[in-house]
This record gives sequence, C-alpha cells and structure tokens, in this order.
Amino acid sequence: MPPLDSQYRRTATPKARPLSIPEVEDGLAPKLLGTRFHYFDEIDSTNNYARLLAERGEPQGAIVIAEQQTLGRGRLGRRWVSPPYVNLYCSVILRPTVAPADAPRITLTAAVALADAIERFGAVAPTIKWPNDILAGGKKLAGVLTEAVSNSQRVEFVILGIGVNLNFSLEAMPPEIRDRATSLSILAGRNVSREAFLQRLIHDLDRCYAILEERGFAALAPRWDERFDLRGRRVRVEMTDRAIVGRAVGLDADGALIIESADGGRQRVVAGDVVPVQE
Ligand code: BT5
Repeated sequence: MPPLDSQYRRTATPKARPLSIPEVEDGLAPKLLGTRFHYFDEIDSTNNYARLLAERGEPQGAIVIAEQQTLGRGRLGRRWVSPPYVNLYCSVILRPTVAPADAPRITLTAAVALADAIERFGAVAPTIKWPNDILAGGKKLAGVLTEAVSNSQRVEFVILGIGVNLNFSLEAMPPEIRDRATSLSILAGRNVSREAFLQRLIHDLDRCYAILEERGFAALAPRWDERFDLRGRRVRVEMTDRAIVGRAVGLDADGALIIESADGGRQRVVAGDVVPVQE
C-alpha cells in the first residue's frame, strides 16, 4: 500500500506570489528613476500615497508600488480595475524642470517607454491612443495617469501613475472592461514575470525621462508618432469645455495633438479624449 499521506498535497500551490522588490532592483542601474521603492500589499491609490510623500520632500525617482488598489483611478475620476498579485500598479515621483504648460509631455514620454517595455514582453506592435492609453490589437493593456502640482512659475512635482495588465486573465476581468481590455499574458499565451517587466519598465522610463530632461520632447516625438493609432483618421476630441471633429494629423514637437478641420485649418489640442468617428 502506498503511504497514507501520498494522497494528500502538503503544500498548496501558492495562488499569489508577492512582488519581490530585491529582484527588481537586482541589475537595475537607474540614472534618475527607481532609486527608492515603497511597497504595499494594499493601498487606496499609489498616486495618492506618492503625492503625500512628494509633499513631504521625497526625492525624484522614488516609486510607490502596490499589489492591489482599493481606489485605483483613471482620468476624470474613472475607475482603474486593480485586483491583487497579477498586475502592476505604480507611481513615480518626478521633479521635472519643464514649465507647468509642458507637463503633459511627461504623459507622452511615459507612453513611449511603456509601449517599448510592453513590446519587449511579447505584445506585437502596441499602439498609443492619445494621450495615455496603450493598446494591443485594439484593446487596452495599460494606462497612464499624470498628476502635476505646480505654482505659477514651475512644476513642483509630478506623480506619474502607471497601471499595466500583466497576468490578468479574461475570466478575472469584470464585465465592464472585458470586451475592451487585454493583458500581456493573454497576448503572450503565458504568464510574465512581474519583476522582470517592472525592471524593464523602470529602465525604459529612466532612459526616456533623461532624454526629455536633456533634449526636450522633440527628441522623443518621432517614437511616439510611430505608435500613434489614429493618425490620418477622422476623430472627435472631447475637451472639458467643448468638442471638435477633424482629422488627426499627429503630434507637434511640443507634444500637442494636431487636428485638421475640413477647411484645412489646424488646431493644437493639449488635453482631452480622442475617439474615432465615421468617415
Ligand atoms: C487611465 O485612465 O488609463 C489611467 C490609468 C492609471 C492607473 C494607474 S495604476 C497606478 C496609479 N494609481 C492610480 O490610482 N492610478 C494609476 P483613463 O484613460 O481614464 O481610463 C480609464 C478607463 O479604462 C476606465 O473607465 C475603464 O474603461 C478602463 N479600465 C479600467 N481598468 C482597466 C484595466 N485594468 N485594464 C484595462 N482597462 C481598464
């Protein structure tokens, strides 16, 4: 007879493996970003905590990471679905030298870095939906939420919040996003290492942010433009006070979206939501 306990499993397969920050740090050589980590099992929103830290003088480059967020948010108070142990939710404290009007360039810079990291982990040609979504196969894989605190002359700090669906399965997604969202594991057909992804993302962010600070957004604009998913399409841009319809031409060197109306006139848009409309 086989030993009695052979029928039983002594150790459960761990359902949740916490993110190992030492593994992320191992081999990372950050210039500016990824110099300190603040890790939480659960938090309301990593952007909230990063803001409190920044107000208390936390230096540029510190990153807040949480396994789950109870109040993860997108822009305009929208919800960011943030279940535990499968994805990445982080906020980076930046103290950029840009003028307040130029802060939106940070969102665009982060989108370039994020798309690069995502591509390296198996998503074929991710695209950027202006200004802050990363899509793959037309579905949303990641989002960026940038919150700047400025006085009249300069930006005091920026909280760069990033959410990426890594090992989020379709079944685990709530119905409200299931049709519109995807994850790296769905695209790659296997789970990805969250540590390896975060390390790559920090590396790419660090590099792109250094380019922004040293050479300005013009040095990154072509890379952003390459991934722009609505170039040449007729779009409607919804801004807080109005909406315009026209053809999306691309970005100018300052990072504004150029919309061309039927009469050939061009407008620059710095903030809003862009949706394609029927040709
Ligand atoms: C965004 O907003 O895409 C910015 C998301 C930023 C999330 C990060 S996580 C770390 C940091 N802490 C925070 O609290 N936030 C940041 P927006 O463009 O407004 O898109 C929000 C919309 O995306 C929602 O209304 C849903 O339709 C969809 N959505 C929500 N959760 C999603 C998810 N996990 N994956 C894909 N789509 C999602």
